Amino acid sequence: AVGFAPANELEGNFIEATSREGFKIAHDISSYSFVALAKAGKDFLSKGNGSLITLSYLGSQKTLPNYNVMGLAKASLEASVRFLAVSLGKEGHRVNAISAGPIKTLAASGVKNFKKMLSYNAERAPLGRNVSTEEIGNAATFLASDLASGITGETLYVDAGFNITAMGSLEDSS
Ligand code: 0WE
Repeated sequence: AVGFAPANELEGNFIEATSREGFKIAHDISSYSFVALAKAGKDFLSKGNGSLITLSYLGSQKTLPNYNVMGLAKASLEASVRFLAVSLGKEGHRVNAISAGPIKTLAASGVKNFKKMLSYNAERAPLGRNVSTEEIGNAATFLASDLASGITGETLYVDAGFNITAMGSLEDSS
C-alpha cells in the first residue's frame, strides 16, 4: 500500500489545484506502483493461490473536499485491481482492494481538517463510529485467506458502512 500526491494538489479547488506534474506523480505512485508490484512479484506468489491486496478510498467513487487528484488515482487503482484480477486469474491468483474509512495515521496528520472528517464520518456511518487499523487488518487477513477463494477483482468497503449512505441521519444536522 502506497499512495501519494504532492501536498499542494490536496488543497482547494480541483481545477486550480491539479497540475499535469501532480497528476503524473499521484497516478505513478498511487496506481502504477501496484501494477509494478504485480509484475515484479507474480512469480513469488504462492503457487496457484496467491493474493494481492491494495488500499483504496471512497474518493475514487464520490467527490469530497481537497481529495482532488487522489480521487482520480484511486479510481485508476481500483480499475487496475480488475484488470490485474483478469491477468492473474488463470494462474489462480486473486487481486482485491480494501476501501477503508478514514483513520488517524501519521500520513493523515498532514491532511487539513482531518479531525473534522473523522467526526463527520463517524456521525453518519451506519455503525456510528470510525474503523480501526485492526479492522482493516482483519479484512485483509480474510481476503488473503482461503475463506475468500471466490473473491477477485473486488473493492471491499471497510468503513462502518459510510459509503452506502446518502443523507445520513437528520437527527443532529442543522
Ligand atoms: O488516501 C489518503 C491519503 C492520501 C494522501 C495524503 C497526503 C498527505 C501528505 C496522499 N498524498 C499526501 N501527500 C502529502 O504530502 N487518504 C484516504 C487519507 C485522506 O487524505 C485526504 C483526505 C483523506 C480522507 C486528503 C484530502 C482530503 C481527504
